Amino acid sequence: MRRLILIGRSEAGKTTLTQALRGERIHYNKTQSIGYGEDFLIDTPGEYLQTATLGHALALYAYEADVVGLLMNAGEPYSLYPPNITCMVNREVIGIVTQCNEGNPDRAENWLRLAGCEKIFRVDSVTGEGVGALIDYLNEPGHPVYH
Ligand SMILES: Nc1nc2c(ncn2[C@@H]2O[C@H](COP(=O)(O)OP(=O)(O)OP(=O)(O)O)[C@@H](O)[C@H]2O)c(=O)[nH]1
Ligand SMILES: [Mg+2]
Repeated sequence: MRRLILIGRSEAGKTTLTQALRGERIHYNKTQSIGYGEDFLIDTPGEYLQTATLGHALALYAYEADVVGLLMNAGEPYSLYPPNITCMVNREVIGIVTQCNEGNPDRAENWLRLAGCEKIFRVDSVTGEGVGALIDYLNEPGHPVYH
């Protein structure tokens, strides 16, 4: 299974998505540091994206992953991702719209496409909607594996 790093501002839903992908009970757990375990997920604190000097850590850890996931909660009022930021890594970069049944998922998807994501997943980590499609994608054969 390819390893996915989750990037997004605080409250984007990264940790909740890790719980849904792992089949764990959904519970709030603020991320304080990079969550680098032995499995297929790398969780990151939202502050690393929101603070320019900490952004380097995301760039570094992206190279420990096979796929980079840029998350955006459908309710987010603006995007932190510069246009075409995906060209900064030589990994596949996917967009993930979380909490997709609320807010404005189309707008979130457009922002992720503007950032350069060509493949977008819409998920609701609480109901589990769309989570299976993401797991299938990570299991898909024929993609480069670096780790
Ligand atoms: N209904 C619903 N709620 C969600 C979803 N994703 C996240 N939430 C809620 O949003 C809140 C924040 O989610 P987290 O997963 O902790 O966000 P995070 O991106 O890990 O935030 P940091 O750890 O601060 O970077 C929690 O209360 C979640 O229950 C989703 O897909 N659907
Ligand atoms: Mg978190």
